[in-house]
Amino acid sequence: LTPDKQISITSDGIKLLKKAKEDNIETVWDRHDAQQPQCGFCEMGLSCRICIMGPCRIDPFGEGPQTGVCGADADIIVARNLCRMIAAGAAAHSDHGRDLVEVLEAISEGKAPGYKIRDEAKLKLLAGEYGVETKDRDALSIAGDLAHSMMEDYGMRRKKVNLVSRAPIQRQKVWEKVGITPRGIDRETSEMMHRTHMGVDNNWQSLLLQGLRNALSDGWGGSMIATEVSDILFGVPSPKPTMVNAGVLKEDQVNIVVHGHNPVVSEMISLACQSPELLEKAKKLGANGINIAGVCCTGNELLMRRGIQMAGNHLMTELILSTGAVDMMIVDYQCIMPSIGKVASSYHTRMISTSDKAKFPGMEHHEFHPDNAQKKAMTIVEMAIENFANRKELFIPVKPQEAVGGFSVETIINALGGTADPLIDAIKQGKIRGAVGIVGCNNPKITHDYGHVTLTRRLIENDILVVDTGCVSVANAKAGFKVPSAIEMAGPGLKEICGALGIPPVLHLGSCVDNVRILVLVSALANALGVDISDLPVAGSAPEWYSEKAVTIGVYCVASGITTHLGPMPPVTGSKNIVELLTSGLDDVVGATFKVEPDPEKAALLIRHHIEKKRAGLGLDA
Ligand code: SF4
Ligand code: WCC
Ligand code: FE2
Repeated sequence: LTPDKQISITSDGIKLLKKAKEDNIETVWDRHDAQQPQCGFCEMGLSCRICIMGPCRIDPFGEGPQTGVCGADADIIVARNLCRMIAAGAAAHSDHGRDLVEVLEAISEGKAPGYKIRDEAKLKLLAGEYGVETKDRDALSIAGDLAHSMMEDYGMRRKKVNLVSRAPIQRQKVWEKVGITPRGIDRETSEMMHRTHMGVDNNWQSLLLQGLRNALSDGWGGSMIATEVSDILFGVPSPKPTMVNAGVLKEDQVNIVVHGHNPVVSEMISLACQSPELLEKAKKLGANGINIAGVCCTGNELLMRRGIQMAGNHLMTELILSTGAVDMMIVDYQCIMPSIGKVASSYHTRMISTSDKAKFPGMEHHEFHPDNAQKKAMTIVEMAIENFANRKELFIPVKPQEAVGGFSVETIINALGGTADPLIDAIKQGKIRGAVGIVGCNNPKITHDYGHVTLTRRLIENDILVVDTGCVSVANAKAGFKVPSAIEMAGPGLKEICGALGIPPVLHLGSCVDNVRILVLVSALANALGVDISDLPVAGSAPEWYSEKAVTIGVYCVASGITTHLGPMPPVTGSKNIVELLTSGLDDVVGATFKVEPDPEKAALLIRHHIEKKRAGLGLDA
């Protein structure tokens, strides 16, 4: 690494990276450096290895080959590559949702000891939406029928995914007109993979339309099911105080860090951490308690519902181990770098993988299933306690930062006094200019957290309410945007409104699957104003995204009518046609587009401009 290249804007990140270097730990930044220069063909989306007549690449300068062996040109190759990213992202979120539906079913059959229906009201609400009879029926039989009905959303029994009906009617009509109403969750992903096989769909426009439909099957299907069933099983989030950054690890307690996405595992771990019997054992072995913290989205799930603290986001997942204070890290799936088992081997940390679908080098595998999760959680937390005695030197570099998280749509509406009207009035009066959802990852190509924090600061300064999810939410919490006093950093209008409600100007809406809470919120706003989502003064942004899941989220946001900014450029620049479509042509199709801008200062201007344009369109400042 060149010494002048700034790796992170966070003090725990910078200090822990220094420590990692002293300890001879190789990190994501070292490996990113070692990969330079990265392949220009791949960066532009111009390489194809879909079949074994290839691999092929298109010469972007027009001198070498302009088609692959099969005859596919740049447009087809770029479209197929992008569409396969969408399919992978949709598959990841939706498979996470599937695991929750299976737990719901197992509960109804009495085969999931330790799990229960925590929110019967939400169960009944969903049952109503799925046409499941609730009158005079006990929660368990409703749960069973709801699980089975959700399973049908995954398949091909339905003309459309059930929760699509939550979108404003205008939006549903757009989807019908364009022919992108998602039919089944697995169906759209499967069809996307089929259409991108050699010799199937070779029209870049129709490929991309299927990409939109596939992404919608995630946003209004698999991800929405993941969030809603998590609320049923673990409770609807409500605001709770918490702490964030590497300073949440405790010197005198057993530290367990959960990493991954699915609350099915982390919730059981958090319960086991409260077991009197295990606490007793921890004390006997010299620890003052059992401290659980999260990284990435499974941490966000716990933070939202239990106020459990977050030790860091994606680019902190290796560094956090360099504290030497993590007695155990427990992972499920997604965004878990396969490097971390090796990092942990330099410390005393025990690494545990838990999912039959996700195994990693340097980890012990303890598979969790609905029927054994409660017992397994007790066993591995006990192992963590026993590992406390093996600690060597500790380096906990910072004091934790306070934050408030847990803003579900339900609690936002509650905080507003039962309806969205006060928010709408504030937007109408111009005290709040609009709202932006900032979502997604970190990426070693960008100074860690710089994109998130800079963009957020500029937006709230200009009276734009920010909601965030995923790894952004940790960056913004660390930056101090999530305490009520953070209104001092907001513009006068936003400060007045948030101050009156006692909420921070940046609201934590949850994990990456919880981006669907944003869809539900904008649908409520659109319905209250009698307009489509694409008419609202709102935008999405992923300033530091890296993952295929983020591509899918971006695409379902745009297909839902939310114009979305991306920091890093997706691999599409090899096709002028596709760049054109994504950045302007889609406006005529779905009323929203992508805007790509790596510099968050410039992105803030772009987004503000977009919001003012939408305000004008609604005649708000006339
Ligand atoms: Fe090459 Fe076509 Fe095969 Fe892709 S599908 S690897 S472009 S021959
Ligand atoms: Ni969601 Fe991105 Fe974090 Fe992973 S945890 S790194 S997809 S934002
Ligand atoms: Fe995530």
